[in-house]
Amino acid sequence: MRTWKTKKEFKKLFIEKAEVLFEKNVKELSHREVYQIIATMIKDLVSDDWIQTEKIYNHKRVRQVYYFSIEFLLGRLLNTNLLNCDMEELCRSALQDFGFDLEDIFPEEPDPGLGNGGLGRLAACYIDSMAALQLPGHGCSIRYQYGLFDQRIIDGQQVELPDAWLRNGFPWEIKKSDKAVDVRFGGHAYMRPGKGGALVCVHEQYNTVRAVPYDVPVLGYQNRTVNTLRLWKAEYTRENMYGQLRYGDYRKALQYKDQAQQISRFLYPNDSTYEGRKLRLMQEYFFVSAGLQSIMRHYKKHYGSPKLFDRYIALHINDTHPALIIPELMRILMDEEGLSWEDSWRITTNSVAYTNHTILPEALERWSIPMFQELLPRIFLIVDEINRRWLEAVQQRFPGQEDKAREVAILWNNQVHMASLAVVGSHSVNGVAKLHSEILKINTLKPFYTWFPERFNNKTNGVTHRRWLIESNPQLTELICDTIGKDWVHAPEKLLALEPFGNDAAFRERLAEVKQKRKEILAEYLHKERNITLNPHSIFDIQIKRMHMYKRQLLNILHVYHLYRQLVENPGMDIIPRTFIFGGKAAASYGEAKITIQLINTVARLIDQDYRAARKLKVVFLENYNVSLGQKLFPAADVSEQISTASKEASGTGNMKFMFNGAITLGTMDGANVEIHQEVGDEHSVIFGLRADEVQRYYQEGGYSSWDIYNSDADVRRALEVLEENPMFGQLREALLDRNDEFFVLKDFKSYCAAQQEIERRYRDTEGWFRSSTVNIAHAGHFSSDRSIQEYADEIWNLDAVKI
Ligand code: GL7
Repeated sequence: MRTWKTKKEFKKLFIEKAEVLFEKNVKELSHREVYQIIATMIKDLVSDDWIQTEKIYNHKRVRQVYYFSIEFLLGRLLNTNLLNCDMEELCRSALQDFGFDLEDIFPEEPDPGLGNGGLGRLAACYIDSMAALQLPGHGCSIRYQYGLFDQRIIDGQQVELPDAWLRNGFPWEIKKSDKAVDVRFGGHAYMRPGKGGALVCVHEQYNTVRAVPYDVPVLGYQNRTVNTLRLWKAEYTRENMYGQLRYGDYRKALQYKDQAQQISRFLYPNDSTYEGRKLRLMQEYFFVSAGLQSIMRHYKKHYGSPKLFDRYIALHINDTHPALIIPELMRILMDEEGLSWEDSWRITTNSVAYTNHTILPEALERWSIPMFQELLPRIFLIVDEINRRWLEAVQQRFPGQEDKAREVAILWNNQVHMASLAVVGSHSVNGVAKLHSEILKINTLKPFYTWFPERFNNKTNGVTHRRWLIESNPQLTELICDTIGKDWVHAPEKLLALEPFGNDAAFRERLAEVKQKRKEILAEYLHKERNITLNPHSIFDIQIKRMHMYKRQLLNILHVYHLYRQLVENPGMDIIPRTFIFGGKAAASYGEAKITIQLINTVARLIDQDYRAARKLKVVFLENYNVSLGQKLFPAADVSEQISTASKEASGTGNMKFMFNGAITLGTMDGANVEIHQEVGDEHSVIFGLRADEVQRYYQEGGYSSWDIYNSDADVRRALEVLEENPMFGQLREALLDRNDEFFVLKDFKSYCAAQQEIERRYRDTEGWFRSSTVNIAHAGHFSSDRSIQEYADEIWNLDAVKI
């Protein structure tokens, strides 16, 4: 393949591509076409390394990991890939010669919305880190035709539009039709004696869905490693269709065709909520089965005997959505490879490891047995047998103790419990922050912990500093490199060398300039693109994440309203101007979350229209928060709002992105906030509110009455007046008072207000503020996903790096 390494070659190839792809000369190209050309050129450029990487893995028969996740929230890839293959400057300058500005090209790339929130974004950071660390690790997921909806705000309310992100194609992918596999749904499965009398499974009258893989290259950071993210698309098969037509059953044939194509049509737009729909179960089995079949085929070709599968292959499941990998691997080993149950079980549990991402009970997946059985009859037989053998072991240890069995059963109450399956069928179970991992042991998964204490461990989340600092904030990156050199780029924990510069006035001044600059860049962007005017000299206080009651955007906006009322009563009040920025999508079916968006917009309008407040306060709700908007917001933040009810946010990862960009955390002792606080201390973060154990004690023992707080605290009463603005808000008032405030908004209100005052007090001390900002950046290295992934590789996957 002819590729480019110099500007001259780049320009020559660029001109050729313009002709081949669009039959245009360079002057006629639109920005979108320029984007498509460069993306294609990068894909060509790395294709040799991609092939080479795979060759070396196969040739050396290295141990590999496959990371199964039902979401990968990738974000745009052009800038990332240019950075990874060290071609950004060359490309920028070549385009300039053609009269294009690379900065105008980046926004042409649609965000692949293949995820909801933190869980999906974590998967994207993790494959980035695997490639950067030269670990043989690949992603496996679904190629949804429609990603998470496009959010519009109309009259203050969220409206969901379909996200047809594939409309103009996806230049990063390569369709691999020859690697397609078939996945079976429905039919009947039963056991019958085979040769020599041993029972074998018969599965008949099933429907076949064809899974077609689309591969996306995952580039290492300037190291020639190119791993693969494999996304599966569902198609119907003609054979299956004709089979039904032969019997004259047109209705069934069309129904089959439609169902097959539906499987990879939509991403489920729920975050942290279990969606008990048949199509979702089909999606889960579809990508797990397709992925595993292709892994096994590849493994047998290059590695050999299935008996040694677990020596070479690690399978990771990102939450329980891919947990059917356990019975599916059992099926392949027994039905297709002829192994015994015992051998298959040993291989399966040695291969699979499971990460839990939430303790919210509404997120724990459970499937109705009749539906499961009808859709996946063979898989059900295997799950049933796993459950039978497991409960037999429980009975032996605790004879006659029914309750012991009930707590840990996989099949119970006419349901398949996916978390139980994931724990029983894997060798490692981890939480995503220290606090969360402890809660799993003492609470959510307690009965399992007493059985398998050695399986439980913690892997605190991380984010890729390449995207979230180097790519998003070049100004700060340059300042850091000027100050401590470049070692931290490859070894982010070396950011610690920055800490002493917190005491250096010249450094702090430059840091303040960078922050100012980034606030101005954001203000200009919002002015130009969204007709929003911000005061770049105000404090930028930002809460961006999915809309959820446990994340308590409601607490934030009630405090804003409280400030507003103070200003109205006392217009001369001395406060530093503040801009409160919100962004996040609410699941279309999540009423309270959608009303909270309306409330935020109502308060925003109230303040805008009131001269007594408008000069000092500003509230904006930014439409359609996604990865690329995030990349503009994190660098501009002064204050990072991390205010979830303690114990509810398993980790959070936005908190880490803010930290890399020098914002100060205003947070509860929840998720990874606890570890951020541990890194920087009380002096450089602001912590408030109930602790996790207090929250859990209230849940268990009662004793909290939100009415008591309402009756005794005049500020709370006044803040809640805003809920009388619109009858819609009555629902929120009810949740807070009549349903006793499940998320302790009123309980934490006073302490949150005090914490906000503390923020203001610290901000007035510019020297102290930028010292804190420096300390945060210096300690952010610990929260790079490179650190997390190295821990997974060392402690769970047992995986070594491979030089390419
Ligand atoms: C989540 C957690 O809510 C979030 O705190 C965590 O950072 C993330 C990645 O581990 O996983 N769990 C979950 O179900 N979703 C998350 O974002 C959707």
